[in-house]
Amino acid sequence: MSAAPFAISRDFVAAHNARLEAAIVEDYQALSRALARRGFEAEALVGEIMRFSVAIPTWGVGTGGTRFARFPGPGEPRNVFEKIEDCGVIQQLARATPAISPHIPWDKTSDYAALRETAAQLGLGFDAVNSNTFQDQPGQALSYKFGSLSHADAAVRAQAIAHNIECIEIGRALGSKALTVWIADGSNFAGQSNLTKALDRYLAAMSEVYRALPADWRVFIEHKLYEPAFYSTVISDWGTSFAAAQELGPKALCLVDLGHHAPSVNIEQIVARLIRFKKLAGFHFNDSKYGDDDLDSGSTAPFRLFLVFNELVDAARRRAKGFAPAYMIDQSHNVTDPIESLMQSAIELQRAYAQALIVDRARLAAAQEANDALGAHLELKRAFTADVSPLLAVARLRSGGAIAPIEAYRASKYRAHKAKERPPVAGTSAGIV
Ligand code: LRH
Ligand code: MN
Repeated sequence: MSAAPFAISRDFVAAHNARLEAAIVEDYQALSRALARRGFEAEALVGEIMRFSVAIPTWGVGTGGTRFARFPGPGEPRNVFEKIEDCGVIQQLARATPAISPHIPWDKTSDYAALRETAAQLGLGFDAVNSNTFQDQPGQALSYKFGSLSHADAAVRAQAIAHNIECIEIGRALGSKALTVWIADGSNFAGQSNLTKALDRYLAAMSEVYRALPADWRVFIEHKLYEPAFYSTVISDWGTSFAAAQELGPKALCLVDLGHHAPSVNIEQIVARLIRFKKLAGFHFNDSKYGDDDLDSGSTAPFRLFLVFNELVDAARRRAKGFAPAYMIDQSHNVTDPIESLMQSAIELQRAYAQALIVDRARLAAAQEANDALGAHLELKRAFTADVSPLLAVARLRSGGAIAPIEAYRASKYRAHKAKERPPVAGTSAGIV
């Protein structure tokens, strides 16, 4: 009878916290006094931070790679149940990721009720299901080489529609309420594709997927500037995504993957626009410097991430109509332990949110109305430069998590235990490639 898989115990986390609590409480009290002078109540902020949540991508707990190579680490998850086990550790220690975003067929299994139950026992639910018509699966009848929902061949489009409808059925079994549709469809040569017909075929196909949505479901359209197509992409920008969502209906919304824009694009303004037009689905959070780098959230451009959350908190504070964004991470961890990267990324998203909570919106509005450019800018910088770490740590402590998740994780030797329990299985990859 094989031994029970290793798990990090509550006692281990409690002992870890006992060593660090006094220092964190001291820092928290000092920050609380400073925030009170600025009109903010730390206890209320901790409450809001404890309610913040972002979903983990199942494809993020395996080591990712690029077209050049993938360098898998020890103890990689070999199937969806082991992916869920690792998602459980991220939630156990960082306490900001109570949901998982699955990807089909990467997470296909024979018993979705068992998968749902396993996740529930780890305090995890399921957020949007991601379909995949950007790869050909073994035994697949028709290839997606030249597209899927916009393919010139109606039979290929029908195959892609059927796949998306199957994802909805799987999502229903998992308790999900949304389908994310990103398609790689596009072209590499001018003239290769009729740009208008391709979009029309996509819209007609998506309307069949839309019709299959249960009444309380939403479909998230994910735009992307380029890659894998390098001349044209059918759903290349927020404008096309928005127009498509308008045409499809109220259940169709626009998902913003932060890495899917040209380097200099003002993403926070796109977010503000989609909120204004009640079409913001939510996010695939990550960071990037050049292309769709899928780097850890907040690791390259934390000010840009803060500016996105500034728009989100502003919308929440003014109770913007139809504002119910889904927060999800979409990253590729090529050189780090994916569990560490996902915990730290969730913390950096919480940090950007907490900083946006301490923007003095009355002073900001007054400076904006007075065309006091620098004054207004400094209201944002004042919030962005505040070290809110004690708020985040107290929120984790009160949610039953670890004060210092990475430190606790490393001390637990979880990865070393999994390396023993999970001898690699050839041909399985839990990451993007
Ligand atoms: C496309 C994308 C999409 C996923 C995939 C893993 O670049 O962002 O969201 O399906 O990555
Ligand atoms: Mn994405």
